[in-house]
Amino acid sequence: MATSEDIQTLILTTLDTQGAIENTDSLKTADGNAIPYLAVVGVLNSLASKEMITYTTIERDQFNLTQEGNEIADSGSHEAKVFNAVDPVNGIAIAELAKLLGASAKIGQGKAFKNKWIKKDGDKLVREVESIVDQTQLDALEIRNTGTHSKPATLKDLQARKHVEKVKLISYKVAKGPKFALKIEKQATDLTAEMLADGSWKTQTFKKYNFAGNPPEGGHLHPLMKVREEFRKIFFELGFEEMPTNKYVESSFWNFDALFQPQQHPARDAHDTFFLLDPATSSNFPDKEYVQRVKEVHSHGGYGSIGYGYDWKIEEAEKLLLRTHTTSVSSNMLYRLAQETKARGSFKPAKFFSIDRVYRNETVDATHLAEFHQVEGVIADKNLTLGDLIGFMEIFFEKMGVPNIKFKPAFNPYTEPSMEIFSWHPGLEKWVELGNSGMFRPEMLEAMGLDPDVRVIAWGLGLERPTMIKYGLDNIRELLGHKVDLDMIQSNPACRLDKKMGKELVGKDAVDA
Ligand code: FB9
Repeated sequence: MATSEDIQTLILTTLDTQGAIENTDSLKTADGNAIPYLAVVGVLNSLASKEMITYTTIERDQFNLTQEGNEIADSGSHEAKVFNAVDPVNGIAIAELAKLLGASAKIGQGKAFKNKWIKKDGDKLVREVESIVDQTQLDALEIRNTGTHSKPATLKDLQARKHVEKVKLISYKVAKGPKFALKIEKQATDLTAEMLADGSWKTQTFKKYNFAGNPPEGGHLHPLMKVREEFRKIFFELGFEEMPTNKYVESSFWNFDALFQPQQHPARDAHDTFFLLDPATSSNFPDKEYVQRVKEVHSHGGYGSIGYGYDWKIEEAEKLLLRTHTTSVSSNMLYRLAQETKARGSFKPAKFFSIDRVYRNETVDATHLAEFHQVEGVIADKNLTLGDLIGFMEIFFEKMGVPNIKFKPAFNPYTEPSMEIFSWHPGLEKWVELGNSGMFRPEMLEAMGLDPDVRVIAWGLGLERPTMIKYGLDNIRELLGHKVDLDMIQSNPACRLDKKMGKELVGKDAVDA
C-alpha cells in the first residue's frame, strides 16, 4: 500500500514532468496499482495548504453490475433462460420450468411474456418466436466493459431491476501551486526565540493555522436575551441602576400591599396569581412600624388619602406567590431608598430598572404565556410631574427606535395618574400598545417614609413583544417553549432595537400585540 509520502512524491514528480495531472486516476504506484482516492485527497489537501499545488475535484458516475447483473452477463438474462428452456415444439410445463430455473423462472417469464417471446397454452408455455436476442445480456456486458451504457434509459431500467448499481467516482485535476517545489519544505508551526535570535524567521515558512475544522459548538443567546441586552444598554446610557430581580418567589406584601393594592383586588386571587403551597407564607417583614403604616393606609387612609376602609389582614400579606410583576422589586427598592434617606438625613434621587420574569395565571394565547419578561423603569426625585414622565417616555422609546408615542389614561392600583403608551406603527397603520406607566401613589411612597415632595414616575413593558416584532415571529411559541426551532436560536441575528432588522414584523401579524 503506497504511503502518503510515496503519493506526495508521485504527484510532485508527475507535475514536474507533465506540468499538470488531468486526472489522478492515471496515477499508478510503483507496482502499477491505482491509488484509492481517499489516500490521494489527503495528500492533495496537505500540499494545497502549503500552496504547492491546486486541485479541482472530478466527479463521474460509474455503473457496476451487481452480482445478479454479472450472472446475466455471464450466462444470459432470466427471460432468455426461460425462452431457451421452452422446447420449440412441445413447449414446457410451467411447473417444470420452476424446477428447472429456480428464481429465474418467475422473473424471466414476466419479461419473456412482455417481449412476446412465449405465451401460455393451458398449463404450458410455448414459444412465439423462432429465436431471440438477449438484449439484457448484451446491455450487461456493455456496462461491464465500459462502466456505462450508451442509452441512459437502459441504465435506469437495469438499475431498477437491481442488475446495475451506480457509484460516484471521485478523482482530481491537479496543477502546480504558487509555492510548487519537488521537495516539501518543513514548515514551522511556532515562531521560536531561536528563530528571532538567528533571524531565520525571515526565510522560514510557517504552517498556516487550519481553521477549517467545524466551528466550535458554542452556546447561543436566545433572542429575548439579545433584546434584553439592548434594553439594559438603553437604561445604563440613561444612568439607571439595575434592581436585583433574582427572587421569583415574593410575599404578597411587597407584590401587592406595599403597592397599596387592596387585599380583595381581583388580581390577588388564584385566578390571576400563582400562590405557593409550601412554603405558603413568610413573615419576615422588614419593620413592624412600616407594616403597621401599610395596614393603616389600606384600612383608614392617610397622606391625604381616605384609604380603602377594609380590615387589612397580615395573614393575606404573608402569602407567598410567584411575583406577578417586577414592580414588587421596585416597591422593595423604594422602601430601601426611604430607609437610606432617613439614615442619611437627606434624599438622593434614584433611577432604577429591572428586566426579568414575572408570572400571571392568565389564559395563554398566541402572544401571551403564563410567564413573560417585564421591563420596568423607576425614577424617584423631588417634585417630578406627569410631564416628566411623558417627557422621559419620549426619550426612552426614541432610543428604542419607536418615535411619536401617544398616551391613553389608564388605571393601576399603585399609580395615579396612570397612562398606557401607544406608538403608531407605520407598517400596520395602527396604534400598537407599548406598555403602561404612572406616578406611584402617596399611599405607597409616604407609608414607606419618603417625604411628600418625593415623586416617583414608573413605566413598564414586555420583552416578548418587541422581540417577536424584531425577529419576525408572530406566535409566542416560536419564541418560547418546546416548539422553538433551535436553528432559529442558533442562527438569529444580533438585535438592533433602534434599527429595522431583516425579518422585522411589518403588516398585519405584528398587530395583535
Ligand atoms: O410590551 C408590550 N408591548 C410592546 C412593547 C414594545 C414593542 O416594541 C416594538 C419594537 C417596537 C412592541 C409592543 N406590552 C406590554 C403591551 C402589550 O403587549 C400587552 O398586551 C402585554 N403586556 C404585558 C402584560 O400582559 C399582561 C406587555 C406587558 C406589560 C404590561 C404592563 C406593564 C409591564 C409589562 C407595566 C407596568 C407598570 C405600570 C406602572 C408602573 C410600573 C409598571
